[in-house]
Amino acid sequence: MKHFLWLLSVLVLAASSLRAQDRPNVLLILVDDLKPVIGCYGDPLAITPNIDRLAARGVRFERAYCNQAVCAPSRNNLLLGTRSTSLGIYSLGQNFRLGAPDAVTMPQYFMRHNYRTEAIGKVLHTGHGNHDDLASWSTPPLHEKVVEYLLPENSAGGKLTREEAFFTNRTLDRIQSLPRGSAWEVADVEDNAYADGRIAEEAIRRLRAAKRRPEQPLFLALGFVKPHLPFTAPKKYWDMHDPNAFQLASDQHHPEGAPSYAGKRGGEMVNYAPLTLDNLKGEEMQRQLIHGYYAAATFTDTQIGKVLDELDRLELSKNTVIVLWGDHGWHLGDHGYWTKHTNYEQANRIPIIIAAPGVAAAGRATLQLAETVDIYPTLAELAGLPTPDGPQSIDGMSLVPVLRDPSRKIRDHAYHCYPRGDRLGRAIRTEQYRLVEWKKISDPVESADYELYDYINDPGEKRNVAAERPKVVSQLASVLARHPEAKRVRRRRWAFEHLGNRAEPAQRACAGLEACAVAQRSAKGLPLTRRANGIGAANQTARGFCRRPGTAMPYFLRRRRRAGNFMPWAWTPDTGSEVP
Ligand SMILES: [Ca+2]
Repeated sequence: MKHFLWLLSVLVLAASSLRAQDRPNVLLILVDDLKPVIGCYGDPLAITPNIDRLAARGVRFERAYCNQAVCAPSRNNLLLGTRSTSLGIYSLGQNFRLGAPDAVTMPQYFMRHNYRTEAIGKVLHTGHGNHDDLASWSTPPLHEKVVEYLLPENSAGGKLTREEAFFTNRTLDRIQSLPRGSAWEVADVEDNAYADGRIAEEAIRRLRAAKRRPEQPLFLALGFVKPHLPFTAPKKYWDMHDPNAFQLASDQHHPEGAPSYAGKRGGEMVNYAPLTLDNLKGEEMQRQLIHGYYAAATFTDTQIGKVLDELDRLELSKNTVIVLWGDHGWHLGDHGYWTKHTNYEQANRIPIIIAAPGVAAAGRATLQLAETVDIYPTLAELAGLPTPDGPQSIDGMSLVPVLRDPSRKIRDHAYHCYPRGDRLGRAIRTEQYRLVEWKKISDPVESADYELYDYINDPGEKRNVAAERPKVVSQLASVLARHPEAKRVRRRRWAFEHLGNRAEPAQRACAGLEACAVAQRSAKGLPLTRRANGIGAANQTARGFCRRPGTAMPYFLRRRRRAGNFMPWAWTPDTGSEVP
């Protein structure tokens, strides 16, 4: 009997390891701030031959949308399969575990099913007081620089610049006193002089290592950092594009009849030199920025090509599912806006390409609406894993039926949101319309302002027609009402939930810190509306608190101090002012 049981257990183990061996590798390619400025999406000026050849192997989603048009929340949406409105986290500085402490992230889920999970570059958002998630990765994630200058003249003589400080969690208490770095850099250097070149080289090393480890499938997340600002790409990529070929945005006005707060001015863009609200209106400046965006996209595309080549050379392509995803879109001057942070089309439409050997129809495009949160259940199904069930809310649906048949319909709208001031704009995008409902969370719908755009008759969303089309508004509002009301996680509760059984000392610390931070700002007569200043006050107060003799420093502060990040928590006033 003993021998029989032993034999049985050996057979079960052999069977399960065989299953693991048979599972496909997953290569998840995240590209920071990449809108569909891509050849295969029909942009004649884009030079992206490598993404184009990836699309030729898989299905390209023409109507894909992020769930919130800013880095950290969008990456939360991807890795949790959870919309921001289910998580209650809407800003860069709040870690997703503050909203869902026990969440099982997509890589965590794959790890539980015997995958080795690795992250290189910008996968989860770090910076702005936020940090990575060690529980998600089999080996510590390898971070890279998002903001990086090689020529000292672009960083005030080689100084720490504002955005560089944000992305590295350094001197967050005095961001505004730092110099602005340049919005672009044209240096005649090799690819690996910048982060994306190094990310590709490291990915190649990891793929070679995976080839030597056939008993364990790999989940590799590659976070390329361009075309995020600053547009720092080697000169040869700038030279591939003719700046005079670019068309400036034909309509540079806020949509007619839209609430004034729904648009944007300045923000992230003017944190870079030499940009100002005034010179951003100039034709030469706009042309330079568009040129930079396209050059940076070509640079990243070339790095993606190196990884795809290695995958082919190692003969891993036939058993690797590849997803290419942009974390949100980008306003390139349309509506007079730049960067992201809105509920409009250009900030929310993203590229999603999925190549799944033996499943996805090769080289096809689909008009099926898709969302970022769909990728988690899609990849789980493609890997033959059980449907993920949380404990966080899994808001996405598997796109596998669409991969098999790109004409399949599985949903009639995509959903996204963006906060502005004390309001949250929740939006649905159907084939024809976008409805945005703006109100305070938990307020009655009667208090909402609506925006309605008809993309068949007004593809540039120039006019809000909500007032003229009450029946359409009412019909789409009833669709929106089927989604649960948005969550808002209170700051103190974040700390309690996040810290679990350490809540008791942390509770006292946070309550004290928060009160002190607010009092400190008030005493100085400073407004509590700038996030960076809020962080500064909280940070300084934390330092003071922990220097107090006899005060036990809470565990999370000690841990962060050791890590060189002394942020007690991400202190975000509820003003919803744009975070860069
Ligand atoms: Ca981004």
